[in-house]
Amino acid sequence: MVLDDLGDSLKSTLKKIANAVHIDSKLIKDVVRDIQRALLQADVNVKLVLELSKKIEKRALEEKPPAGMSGREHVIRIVYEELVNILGDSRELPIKKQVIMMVGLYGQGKTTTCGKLAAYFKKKGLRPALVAGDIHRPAAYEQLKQIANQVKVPFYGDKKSKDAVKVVKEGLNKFKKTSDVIIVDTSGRHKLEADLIDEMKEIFKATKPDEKLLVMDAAVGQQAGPQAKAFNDTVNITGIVLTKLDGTAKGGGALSAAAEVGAPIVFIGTGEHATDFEKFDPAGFISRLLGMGDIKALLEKAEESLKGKDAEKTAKRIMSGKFTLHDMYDQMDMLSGMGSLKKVAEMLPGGFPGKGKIKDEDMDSTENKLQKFKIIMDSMTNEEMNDPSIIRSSRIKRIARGAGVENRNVKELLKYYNMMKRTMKGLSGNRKMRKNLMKQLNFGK
Ligand SMILES: Nc1nc2c(ncn2[C@@H]2O[C@H](COP(=O)(O)OP(=O)(O)O)[C@@H](O)[C@H]2O)c(=O)[nH]1
Ligand SMILES: [Mg+2]
Repeated sequence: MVLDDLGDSLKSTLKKIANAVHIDSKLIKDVVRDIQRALLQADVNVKLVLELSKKIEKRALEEKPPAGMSGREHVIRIVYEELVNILGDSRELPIKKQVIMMVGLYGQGKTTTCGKLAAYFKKKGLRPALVAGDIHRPAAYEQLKQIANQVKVPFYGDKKSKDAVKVVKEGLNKFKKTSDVIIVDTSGRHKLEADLIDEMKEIFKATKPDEKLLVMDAAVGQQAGPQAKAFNDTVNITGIVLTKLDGTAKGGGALSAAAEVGAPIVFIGTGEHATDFEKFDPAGFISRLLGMGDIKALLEKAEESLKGKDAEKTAKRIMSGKFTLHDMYDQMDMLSGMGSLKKVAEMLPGGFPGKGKIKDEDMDSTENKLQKFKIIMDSMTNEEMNDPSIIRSSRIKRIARGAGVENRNVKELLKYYNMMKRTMKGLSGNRKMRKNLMKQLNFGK
């Protein structure tokens, strides 16, 4: 789906490495040429392609593989790392009160993305609102209003006004007290014209937005770079949203533009609906693009199933005494089958916290509860998942709102987490218990 062609050619290049008898300079040169061709075909900027391929070649020829890593694995890792590097750092929009200004040319997906962002923040428990700053086309007002209705968030606009700055100011005033995340849509043109830049500057001055998001169609091609740069010069872009990644086999132009501006890609759009929206993580994106999972499996001839390995990793981390909500989430996924859930429950001193020894009829309600816990965790931020101790009353309220549950459910989850954490800590100190648990879960069989 996303950048299919590029993914396919890069994957076959990596397979070439994985299947090579010798890793020598001829193979490396071959591989670098393949990568160049693949990237250029996907519209990645020529200069960027040359820089990247030079780096890959130099590192692959000069660096020795670290202990325990084969030459093949090492070269694949270098290709992967350098591709992740051009996408820049990963960044997550903060879950807090803020004003977000959307910019971009006409038809790139700004208005649609306003709705997607509103739905995203709503799910995180904040109260978003949409402001129609695109006053040039009457249809733009209707479109945003309709989107606001769809995702059920308040909307402000003035169909008759000819003054975008005034409308935006009125919108901010209206939502100042009742909303947390005010998302301001702006108008685009077919190309960057002086009056558009002026209007953008005025809105920028009037709103003092915390975030300035550039919305860019992934199919935009080579002209994406100069375009993004012009927007960045005007409002200082804090993040990029790449849209229509569902529809394009290319997308390299937009990726180059992101590299050129140096602003992180924060979200990608993969369809027309409010839910067709994903947080962007460069490492995850490139792994998927390269099919790193397949490549890894190819490299390690070992026949362990991926799920088993994930489970083992999670178990090891848990045993090490570190236990975050991410671990608990993974663990719940791992244990979704009743059988294994029961096994673990029986291993825990006293069964599940708050209950006596687990009975069969209790298992159903436990499964339901875990399901609810997962929904609650989906409304948390990464930061909260990593360090649940920061979750105090205002955050609890926000999370509950996002998950559509009561505050007490969130508190219950935190209580459960704390008990699990204590239990895990106890387990990690008890070697016999640890061995037993590993055996019960059938790891490393
Ligand atoms: N397939 C697909 N279409 C999208 C996506 N984002 C926006 N669109 C469509 O692109 C068109 C232009 O979007 P719009 O939000 O009006 O662009 P704007 O002019 O920048 O506000 C609309 O038909 C949207 O439905 C996306 O991620 N995938
Ligand atoms: Mg629009």
